[in-house]
Amino acid sequence: MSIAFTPWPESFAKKYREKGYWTDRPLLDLIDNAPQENVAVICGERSLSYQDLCSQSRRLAVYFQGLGLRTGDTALVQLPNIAEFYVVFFALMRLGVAPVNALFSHNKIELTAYASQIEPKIIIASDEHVLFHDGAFFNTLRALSKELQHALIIGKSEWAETLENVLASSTSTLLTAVPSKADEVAFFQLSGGSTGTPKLIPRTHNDYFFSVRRSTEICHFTATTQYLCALPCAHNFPLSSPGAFGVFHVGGCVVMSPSPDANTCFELIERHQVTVAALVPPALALWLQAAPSNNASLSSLQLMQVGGAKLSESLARQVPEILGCQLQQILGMAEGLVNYTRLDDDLETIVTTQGRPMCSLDEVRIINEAGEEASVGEVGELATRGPYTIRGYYKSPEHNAKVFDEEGFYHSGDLVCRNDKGYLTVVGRDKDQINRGGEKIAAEEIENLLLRHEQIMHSALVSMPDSMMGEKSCAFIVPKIASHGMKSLSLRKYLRGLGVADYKVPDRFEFIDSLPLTPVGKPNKVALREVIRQRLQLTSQLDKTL
Ligand code: J2J
Repeated sequence: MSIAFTPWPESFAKKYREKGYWTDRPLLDLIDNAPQENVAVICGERSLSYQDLCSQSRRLAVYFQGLGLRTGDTALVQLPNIAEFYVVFFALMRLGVAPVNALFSHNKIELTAYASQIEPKIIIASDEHVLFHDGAFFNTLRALSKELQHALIIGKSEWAETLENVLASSTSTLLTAVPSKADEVAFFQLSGGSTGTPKLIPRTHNDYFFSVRRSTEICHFTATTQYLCALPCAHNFPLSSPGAFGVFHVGGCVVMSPSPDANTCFELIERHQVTVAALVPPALALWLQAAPSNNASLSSLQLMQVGGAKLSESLARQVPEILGCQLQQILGMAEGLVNYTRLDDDLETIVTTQGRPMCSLDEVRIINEAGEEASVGEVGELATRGPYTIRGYYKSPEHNAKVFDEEGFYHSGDLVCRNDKGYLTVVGRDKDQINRGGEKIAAEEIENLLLRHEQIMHSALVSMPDSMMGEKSCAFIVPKIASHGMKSLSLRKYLRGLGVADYKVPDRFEFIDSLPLTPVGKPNKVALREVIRQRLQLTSQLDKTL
């Protein structure tokens, strides 16, 4: 059984194959075809060669096979930035089991939403996450999803099997399973989302492999690349742009960092002679602040990739001066399209644009307010289709009908303008999402959770400007009764109690009597953003005068 997804029309698939973009190879080739003696991953004091990665993932796959996992099954995986993330991923690839790789910051709400969509057979998680300290949450999920039978823990566990145990036990069983077909779903990426339930993005071997391969060419990755994985390893950026998979494709080395914290990363850069790092803008800002007073040498660093949220021109200009390396801007999305500034672009292009699509078969339309194609320099919504951009979210016909048009273009909700050379600059957003320094929050998801509170009549989540994060989130709350007694603190506690990821908890709450409405009766978020902007301005003026 294969996993259902919206395929590319045959004529497109043919074109992508003829052009050599789709090669009908499984993602497993990324490690199986790598130079086996090279170091693939450095994680703390451990180094794993490609041979280690292959043999460990093979042993684990044999174990999965013994559990009865088969092609077309799914797995829910949640791991921090550790080498085992890749061992697990490729073990699942050997059997054709498609994982959702949740972020480590995700909590009950997110994991439950993913599990109910994919109905996984197995959960693979870390003992570092509080949800997996005992079997209670696993049992809750099992009650919801009848397919779920197994749990594997990376680390110590009293209630589930551990990876350590699996790798230590001897086995003579042969692996008979094979990967899923290259034009079928290999795994699911996570959508930043703008709807109540987080959407899943089915990625095939063919499309993902192409995006990884092409990215390594653009970014000049080679076997000598030492890549710092400091962003959450499951995110599309550090996984595929070119990310860890790009490194594996060329036989280079991934250095895992537990977080993007400047001092931790600087030490790793010096110790492992890191050549490339990838960051979101707020983390970059902290690196730029910390670098002048840090003693570690960053001289090995050649390329700093920045994406996920808008990078200001002023920060961009500081990268070569302060970090002594080249900057590359990336506008990417887990749905597919990735734009890069090129390494030989002039400085102005690199600091003022977010790059251009990675290949000639990426079709980009910028649609202005009148619904027509925008001219050069005119702002419009970015819509795209191409060899690695999905044609539909997983099991979401209603939402798909809204964001994919009849010609298969994905409407991203990003407002961009294009210059005469085809480079895109992001100027805003036309989707109900907050981009909190690269972490995406779907407003509707949080509004729905707030509405479950017995004292809340209406809620609206909007972005507010923040000098560090670019944007933070502000929840406007209309209480049911005037003497409600709700406080920001109690609402934060309430949301955390429901088990939502921390980064989604609103940074600020504003209590109001009624929400301003648009002519069609929806909450007027433009007006609400203006209200909070003015209140923040007032506070900062007061701060200055005091
Ligand atoms: C402004 N907004 C940006 C940028 C993404 C590489 C890099 C990033 C992602 C990613 C990715 C932006 N300036 N430079 O998947 O492979 C916003 C846009 C976009 C959304 C996608 C990759 N780079 N964005 O960020 O799926 O709004 O992917 O549509 O998390 O982030 O978010 P996500």
